[in-house]
Amino acid sequence: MHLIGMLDSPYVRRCAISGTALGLTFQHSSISVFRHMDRFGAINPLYKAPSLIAADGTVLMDSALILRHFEDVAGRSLYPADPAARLKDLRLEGLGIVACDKAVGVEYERKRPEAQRHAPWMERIREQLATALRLFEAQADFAASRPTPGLIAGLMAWGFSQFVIPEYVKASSFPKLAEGAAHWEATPLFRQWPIDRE
Ligand SMILES: N[C@@H](CCC(=O)N[C@@H](CS)C(=O)NCC(=O)O)C(=O)O
Repeated sequence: MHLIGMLDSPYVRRCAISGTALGLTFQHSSISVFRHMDRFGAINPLYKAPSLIAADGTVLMDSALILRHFEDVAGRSLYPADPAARLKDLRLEGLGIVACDKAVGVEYERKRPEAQRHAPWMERIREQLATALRLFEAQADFAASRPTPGLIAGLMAWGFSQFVIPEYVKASSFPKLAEGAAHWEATPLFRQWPIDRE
């Protein structure tokens, strides 16, 4: 298997971390959907990161679907086995994914020329991002013994926000999340897949 995409993408990074947590071996290529369009387009003409070239050559996209395939290949899951705990983690994962989507949305909105920005939309997605992170912070168990999909998703959103849009997401407003993220980012699993800061 071959994972394609830059590790500054929270979606690519969540696949890399989850795949490794599942014990899988896979190649990874840091190819940008913006800066390396020729190379990316040759793999996936839809330019979506992450993309995964599966063992039989099938090209998958969307982190949730790639993670589903990873679980199939690994023959196990990162979700808690207990149904109530699993439900809680699915809820957490939703919060994390919305936070990723809104953080990436803020970054894309910010890239527009000034005249093409729509202030009410920016206000809306900033508020959605802050709310998702606030709820994630309140509901995540940062002292968990192993990373679950929900925990990983929220931590990816936080890492991306702190790297790319820190002026929109003040670490001081989320002290528990900042501390929990520092703990997980220091683990060998997360350090194996650092945010691509180039
Ligand atoms: N829901 C998708 C979102 C992936 C996504 O939007 N990735 C960004 C990079 S962070 C991308 O591919 N952007 C280029 C584009 O959408 O054209 C997932 O979970 O994989």
